[in-house]
Amino acid sequence: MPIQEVSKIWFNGKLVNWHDAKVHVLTHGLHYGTGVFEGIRAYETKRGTAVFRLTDHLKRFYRSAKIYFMEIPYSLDELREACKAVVRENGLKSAYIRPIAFRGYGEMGLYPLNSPVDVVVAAWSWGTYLGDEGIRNGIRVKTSSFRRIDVNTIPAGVKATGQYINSVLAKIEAKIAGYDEAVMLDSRGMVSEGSGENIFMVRNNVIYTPSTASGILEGITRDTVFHIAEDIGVKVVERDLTRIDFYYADEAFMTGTAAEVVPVIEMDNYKIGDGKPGPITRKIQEEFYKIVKGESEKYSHWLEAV
Ligand code: PPE
Repeated sequence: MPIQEVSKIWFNGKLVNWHDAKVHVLTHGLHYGTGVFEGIRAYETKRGTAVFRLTDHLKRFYRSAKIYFMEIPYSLDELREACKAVVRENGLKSAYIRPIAFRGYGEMGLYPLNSPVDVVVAAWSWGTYLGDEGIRNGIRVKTSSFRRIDVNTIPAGVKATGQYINSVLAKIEAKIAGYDEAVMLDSRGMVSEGSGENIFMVRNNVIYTPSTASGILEGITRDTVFHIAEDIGVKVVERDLTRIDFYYADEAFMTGTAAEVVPVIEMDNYKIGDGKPGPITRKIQEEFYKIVKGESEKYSHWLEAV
């Protein structure tokens, strides 16, 4: 689906016209993947449009930058305002917000610390990543032959642009084979995550999900699920999981900012449970949408008005 263009993009501190937000072809980040980014959603709520867990996403953004010795020349307050501005100034009621910082034009070669750091924040309207049909009826996933990057190969817990080439390979393979999404295994063969989502399973009313040792991105939606599970009295265990654990799980689901909460109904052609979204998955979806749409007082502090 082509991107839904709007009018302005925040580019190094200024709102510029969408089509003027350009970089040189010798931009360092284009050649070597030396960038860090975030994916954030703003939702329409009763009190107006609000950004979900904006500060938590921006904290992860600075954490990612730290790992690559990238100094972001803007404060958290400035970026918070930039994220709100691109939603507000483009008249978006709900939006996907993409802050990105990357090594810019200046020097080539792998040592990046002399290259400038450019910062961009864009926003546009982006429907749910794996389709409304996926949210409603669940998706079919396939274990990828491409392993998830090992934590000592590329720090997977932070969100750098270059690391996504790993997810791209897995995604292409799964789509060509006729599945909706890939599930990557870590270097030891344990389940890690989807190409752009964390993964969970449910067995005997307990939720299980891989730990950070499996090269996952520490998802903010994943953390939101931890809170919801506690509220509804379901235990969450972070541990090593094999793909076989998923084959006989009662339920499974994936989470991400773009994807939201998506039931997984089949993995490697094995039906999960009875092949339909399960009751705990449904409950978590329901609570998730209440929270992001501002219908939960308890988590109203997670919504920052634009
Ligand atoms: N794992 C990966 C690899 C990942 O990319 C994401 C987000 C997650 C887990 C979930 O993290 P969180 O959004 O904090 O719950 N993927 C983003 C990028 C999607 C894209 O195609 O671009 C997203 O969902 O915004």
